[in-house]
Amino acid sequence: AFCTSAAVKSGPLKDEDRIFTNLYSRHDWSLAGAKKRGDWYKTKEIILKGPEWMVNEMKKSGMRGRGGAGFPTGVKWSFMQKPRDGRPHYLVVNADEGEPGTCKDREIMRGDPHKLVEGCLVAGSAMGACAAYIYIRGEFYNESCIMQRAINEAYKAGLLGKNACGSGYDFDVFMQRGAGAYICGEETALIESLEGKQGKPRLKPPFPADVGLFGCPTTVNNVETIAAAPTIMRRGGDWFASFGRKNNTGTKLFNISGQVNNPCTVEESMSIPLKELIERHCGGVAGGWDALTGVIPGGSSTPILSKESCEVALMEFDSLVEHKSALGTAAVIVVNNKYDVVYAIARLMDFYAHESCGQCTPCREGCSWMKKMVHRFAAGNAKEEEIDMLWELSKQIEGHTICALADGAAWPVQGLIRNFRPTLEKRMQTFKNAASGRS
Ligand code: L3W
Ligand code: SF4
Repeated sequence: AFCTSAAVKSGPLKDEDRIFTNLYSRHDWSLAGAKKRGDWYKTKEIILKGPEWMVNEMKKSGMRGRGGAGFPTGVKWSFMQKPRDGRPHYLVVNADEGEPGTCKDREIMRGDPHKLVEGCLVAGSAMGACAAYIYIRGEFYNESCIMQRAINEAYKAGLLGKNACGSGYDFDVFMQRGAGAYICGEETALIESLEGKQGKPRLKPPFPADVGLFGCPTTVNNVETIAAAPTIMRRGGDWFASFGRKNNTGTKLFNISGQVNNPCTVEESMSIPLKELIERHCGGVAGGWDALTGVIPGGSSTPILSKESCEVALMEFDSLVEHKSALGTAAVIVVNNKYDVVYAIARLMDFYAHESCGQCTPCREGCSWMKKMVHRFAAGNAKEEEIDMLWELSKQIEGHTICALADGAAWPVQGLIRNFRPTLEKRMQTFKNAASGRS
């Protein structure tokens, strides 16, 4: 039985319940503007409550990592509390937002940079870190300038550095720009890159919590996760947990793109029905709901949903898994009947084949094969039995590599075959008929 919308709070999220109050940069993002919107309020008091309290509050909130994997944030922070051997602790913020369709972290860094800077201090002190490194996608040049200016403002105002906010805690924030590789968004590749090496993922375990940046205990968290932390600490974990459903709590940024009337980025309650999200915030599907073909719900790595699933799926971790997809980065890509869904997946395969780091054979060779096959499928230039061959190939890739990039390439192919097999068969039949001169 699939989830229904019955358990979800109805009606739009109220303005006073939004964490991100400067989407689209309509207001002043500088320190003065950020303070007016409630940032840096009683940060010292939060820090003085201590790591135990902060980690506990984060656990209570039910927050699950907003980068794609959905790992419980409070649990991740608690790994840093294990008794250690004196090595420094680091927080690394993953701002290498490269997942196709995804631009939520960019929006935060453009309009709410102080939420992220304050979040670094709050989260960093919760895990006993001496510094945070924000690893920002190289293409986000303007956003990196805004972030650096916000960091400079915070230092100048005594909010960072020695005795940050007068709390007695010393904390630094550094920025590092990436150089255009999607794989550097994978946490261990990101750490390698920060250390000045090629961005190639490491085998896990050991997890970064044990051996991370410069061989030290490290937590890697997504921008949205860290930027939400100060609000969660101020308003309480229970407040955050009051949105969404069990295991899927909080408010969440959604990017909606593709064939909708009004593509946008919006903060909503977790677990909002997908259909409601599109109807309420995007003015509906271009051409109307009847024109809908399917929806990629959480960035390019998440399998496309069938139209039937789009009717009932909730935008949360659990419901989307029940529909054989995932929340991923919550970047919703809508495909209607004016666009060729097979070609859309073929274009994604171009991306993954290009971005594979090449360490693992199933990924290096497999992504290339999938790309060639799906392009032939899009052209109809394939035999029907190759559909099963492609499925088998994707299964040989999934779960057999060092990192999740290869899984992320295999899943969209599986979604296409699972939900659009008749479309593929018809395409091949049409090509066969045309080749043999039949109409
Ligand atoms: C200590 C343990 N730590 C797990 C930590 C681990 C990591 C986090 C989740 O992939 C997904 C990927 C993309 N002791 C631990 C532990 N951890 N067990 O928990 O780990 P994991 O391996 O489940 O996920 P991941 O490697 O972080 C992320 C998907 O997200 N994705 C998004 C990609 C792109 C972006 C972007 O552009 N911003 O996020 C979309 O679907 O495919 O499956 O921190 O260390 N026992
Ligand atoms: Fe590199 Fe692909 Fe292996 Fe990840 S799965 S380490 S991207 S070859």
